[in-house]
Amino acid sequence: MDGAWYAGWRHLFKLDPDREISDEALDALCMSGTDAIMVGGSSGVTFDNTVELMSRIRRYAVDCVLEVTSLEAAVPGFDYYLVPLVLNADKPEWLIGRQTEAVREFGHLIPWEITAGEGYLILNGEATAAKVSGARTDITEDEALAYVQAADRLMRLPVVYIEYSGAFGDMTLVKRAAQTVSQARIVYGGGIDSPERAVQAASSAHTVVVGNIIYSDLDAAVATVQAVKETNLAL
Ligand code: 1GP
Repeated sequence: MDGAWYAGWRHLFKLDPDREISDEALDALCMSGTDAIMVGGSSGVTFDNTVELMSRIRRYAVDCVLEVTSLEAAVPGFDYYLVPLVLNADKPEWLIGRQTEAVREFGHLIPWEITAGEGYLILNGEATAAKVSGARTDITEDEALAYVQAADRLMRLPVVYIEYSGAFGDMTLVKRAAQTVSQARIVYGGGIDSPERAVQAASSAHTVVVGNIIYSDLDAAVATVQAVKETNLAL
């Protein structure tokens, strides 16, 4: 992963195109020192609301990455693209079906050099992404780590995203995942709503993602940037 475009990322904000954000709030996020703004959501994401959000973020120098979850919302013009493959989905379409369909239809348009696959392990059953993909979230730690190893060593995916969206996850598991990978980057997201939680996550995962708190406590969200930047990964 050395030298790859995602290799240096420690902190990301994730913005949902289906949610309102003011110009002032967007300014605070884009100027915060975060490594990139990720655009993505589990429902209500359209071409129009994705273009609109991208063009607003584009006024800033910060990198902007689209997490592509639907063909309709695959908008050109982002710096980078991450394509989730839901490792623990019980519907195969979310593991590789929809992605294959996208490649069949639009492969000639995909900017491969700025596109990477992202093994997604969804561990909060209440998360919308878990419901949409039918993710098996009632798994043991050993099973979760086996998914991580399969993604890292068998599938050679460059990024494995441990997703607890809406809840703060098991940092022991996240740390063990980061210890076990041979080349993938472990991205953690879910329930980071304070600098303290940001520090815990940043000491366990290569990259941390801050989402929901942006919309309810902007100051706390912005404070996570410095907290992460001052934290070393402690594996
Ligand atoms: C969501 O992992 C991200 O996809 C961030 O989670 O919204 O709970 O911060 P939160």
